[in-house]
Amino acid sequence: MRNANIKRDTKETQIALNLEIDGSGAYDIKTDCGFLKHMLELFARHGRFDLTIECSGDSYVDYHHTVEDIGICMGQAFKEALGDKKGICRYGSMMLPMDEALVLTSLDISGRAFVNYDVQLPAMKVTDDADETSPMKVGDFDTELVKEFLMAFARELGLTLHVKMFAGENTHHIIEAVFKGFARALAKACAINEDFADEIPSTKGVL
Ligand SMILES: [Mn+2]
Repeated sequence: MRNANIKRDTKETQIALNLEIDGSGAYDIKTDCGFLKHMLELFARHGRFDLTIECSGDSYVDYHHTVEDIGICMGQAFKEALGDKKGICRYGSMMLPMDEALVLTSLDISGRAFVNYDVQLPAMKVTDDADETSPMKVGDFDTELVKEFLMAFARELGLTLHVKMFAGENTHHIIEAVFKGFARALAKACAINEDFADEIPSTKGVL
C-alpha cells in the first residue's frame, strides 16, 4: 500500500492528512478555504488519489498559511507514500483544456525541487484611472496562493514542475486547469510501470 498519514501542528495551522496513491478518487476535505477545498477535491478525483484533509488555521488573517501548509503536508505525504520510488514512471505530462483555458503541466519526481510557474492570470486595475494592477481573487481566495501551494508541494516532495498556460480568460477556469492537469500528470508519474517494477528509474540508482 502506498499511503501516508501526515500530522502538522504549528501556531498558524493544524493539519491531519491521509493519502492513498492507488485509490479511487475518494475525498473528504475539511478547510474553511472554500476555493482550495474545490481544487483539492478535483485534484483527488482526477488523480484517483484517496485524500482526506482536516485543516484548521488562522484564516482570519488570510488563507496564506492554510494554503502553503496544506501544500507542505501534501508534498510530505507523496514523498512518504512513494518510499524508494521503485518502479514508478517518474515523468508525467498533461495538456489540459478547461473551456477556453489551456494549461500544460509537465513534471519529474526527480528528488530535486524546481518550479517554473508561467501562468498569467487576468489582473484587475486597482482603480478605474490607475495604471497599477493587482492580482485577481476568486471568491475570497488570493490567486497568487496557487504558486505558493505548488512551491511548497514541490519543495517537500522533491519535484521538478513546469506549469505553462497557453490560453485562458476566466481565472476560475485557468486555476482549475492547473489543478486538474497537475493531478493527472502526477498520477502518471506515480504509476508503476510493470516492465521495470523492481527498478529505480535513474542511472544514479537513487531518486
Ligand atoms: Mn470549478
